[in-house]
Amino acid sequence: MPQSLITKILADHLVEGQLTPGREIAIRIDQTLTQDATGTTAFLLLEAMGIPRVRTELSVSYVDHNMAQFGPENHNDHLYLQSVAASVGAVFSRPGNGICHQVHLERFARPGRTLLGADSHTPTGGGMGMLAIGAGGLDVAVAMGGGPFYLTSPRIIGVELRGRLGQWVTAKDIILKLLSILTTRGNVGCMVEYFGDGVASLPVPARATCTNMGAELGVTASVFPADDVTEQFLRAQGRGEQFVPLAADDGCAHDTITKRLHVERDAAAIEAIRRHAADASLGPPDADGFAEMRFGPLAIDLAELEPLASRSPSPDNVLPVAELAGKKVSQVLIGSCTNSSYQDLMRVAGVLAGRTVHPDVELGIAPGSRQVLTMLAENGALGDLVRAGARVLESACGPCIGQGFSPAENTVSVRTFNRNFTGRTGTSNDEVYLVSPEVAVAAAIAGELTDPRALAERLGLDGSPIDAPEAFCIDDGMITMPPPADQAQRVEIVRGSTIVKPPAGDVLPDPLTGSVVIKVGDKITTDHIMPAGSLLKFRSNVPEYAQYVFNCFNEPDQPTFAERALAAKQVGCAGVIVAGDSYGQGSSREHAALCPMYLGVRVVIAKAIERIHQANLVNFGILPLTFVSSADYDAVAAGDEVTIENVAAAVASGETITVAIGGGELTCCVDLTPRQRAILAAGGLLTYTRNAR
Ligand code: MIC
Ligand code: SF4
Repeated sequence: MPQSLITKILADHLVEGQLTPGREIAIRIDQTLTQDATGTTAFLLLEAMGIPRVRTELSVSYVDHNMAQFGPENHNDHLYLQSVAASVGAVFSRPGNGICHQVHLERFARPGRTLLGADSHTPTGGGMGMLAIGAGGLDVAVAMGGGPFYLTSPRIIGVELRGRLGQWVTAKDIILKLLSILTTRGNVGCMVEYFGDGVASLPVPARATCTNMGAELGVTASVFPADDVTEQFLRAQGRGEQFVPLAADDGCAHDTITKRLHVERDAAAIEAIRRHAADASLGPPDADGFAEMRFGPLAIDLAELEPLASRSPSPDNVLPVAELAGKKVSQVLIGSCTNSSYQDLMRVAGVLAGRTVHPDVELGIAPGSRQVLTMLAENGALGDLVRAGARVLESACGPCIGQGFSPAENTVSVRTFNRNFTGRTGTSNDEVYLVSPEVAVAAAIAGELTDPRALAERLGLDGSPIDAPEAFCIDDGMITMPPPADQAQRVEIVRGSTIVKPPAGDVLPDPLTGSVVIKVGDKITTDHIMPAGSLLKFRSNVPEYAQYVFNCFNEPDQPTFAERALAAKQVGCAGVIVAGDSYGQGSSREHAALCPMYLGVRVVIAKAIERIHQANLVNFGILPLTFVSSADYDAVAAGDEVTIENVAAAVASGETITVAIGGGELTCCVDLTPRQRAILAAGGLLTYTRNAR
């Protein structure tokens, strides 16, 4: 039977299970990546598991997130990461070398390989034809130790790209379009596979923009074929010999997808699916207004796309830029792992050359890697950026993770990034638009959102495509290779006082008695649970970082979430979190499970929980449950007492569990794989892995 490309890569790496959608499988991991905000925990856990040496083909530890260095914490992390990488045999990409996903694409990503990364945007590597997946640090640590990665055998959403993009319309507009069709909800357990004649016109970094923001769709991975364009990119990176051609077999049928959508609230998505999918059909609505939508592969005609923007607070809130034209802009930021490639920044430099940034706009530009920055410096484009008044930042995540450049209150910030959750910028009442570099630079010049096609006409700008370089500037001087295994014992691991060993999980009490410490709504991201920004520096210190769990919901002069949860824990009362739909979407940060666990949280009950977060909860011994009906969510209140009998039996094999809550009783689903059940029974992945060794 003709196979999809994803099926082929999965089949090549399958070590357990069968490729039947929805079933648990385990795959061999060839490469891993970690970054400093997740990496310290991942490496501390690797040490705690007693794994002396990484056993993958390649494991790279990047430093790109915590670069502000106010206080000693960040540099302590860098020194720990550099020394532990040398000790366990991981490659170390030094601070200044660039954003993990951009550098990985340039220097390490390989078609047909698997990559597991402790960062939700790891799927960026899919632009190279590899199966790249984001996970919690503990799962990545297990993979570094040579263990397989467990996931649900995916349903594969085929996305056919037809034709060519018009001038000033980009890959960012493709993925924003897809976000408007599939939304950020209901895609758990799926992967996206791009195909069609439109693929050939997209350079590798443009493909990576699409696969990067697959994370916002909530899919496990997104993959492009590996073709001539891929080969040219690899050759230009001096890695031509790593190319292998990869594509789906002719005549391969991608899966039929089923999605539960609300007939009124999701009307726009239903309409968009109908317009773009083969065989779309909507079933009858249930009592809550939800209906099942079934559809085959999606098709996007590239020539029909126009410049798009996604308005905060959610990446799927997509509008045509033309409709927003005239909106005053105060800040423009260009960079992040989504849009900071050489071609992206050459386009920006080309527009800025000989012009000055609008007087009412501050423009920040963070090139994605040292390679990109060096090439801009060498060909003079950097001079164009600086002369135009851009504030050029180091090659790092920077403002994308709230490390500086928080916008003023009630202003508009236009960013080429991938997330626009409330508060992620460090300002809670701003308005953030996610756009392409083309739209961003147009706004920087015009001082307002403008369709770049209209601006180009007005100013006579040249919109012809920026050619992929024949040869990138290759200099791996900031990539440190580990010493050979026999010299590793001589490496001294540097542990500053802010590097604190993370706590391990615990077996669930049975019966479990507790209380609802917080009740939150839909689309709660891991940024809401565990804020980053200026608090990012506490990532290596769980007791300190835990003080800020759900900080955005803390009220002045009221006990914080951390205080309430700890007070309950001290009297033997388990903390329970109640949440709505898509709980834990966004970042892979396992601190969103680890810190609540430290505070005594043992159960999360939600309408739906996102994939990476659900895995993190299990890994740290927290029981994830889902409501059978949304009406049950409405019946629960913060402060309600909770009793759950027969926890161990439900964890072992139950499909449902009875939860006595606030004087009533409700049934919740226990949606766990056999392996997750075993992990929970052991009190978390750390103990489970230690026991298995
Ligand atoms: C993010 O974009 O939110 C991050 C920071 O890169 C995270 C990882 C983290 O929280 O450390 C992610 O996307 O996984
Ligand atoms: Fe860094 Fe932002 Fe990419 Fe996360 S999304 S890896 S913070 S650039």
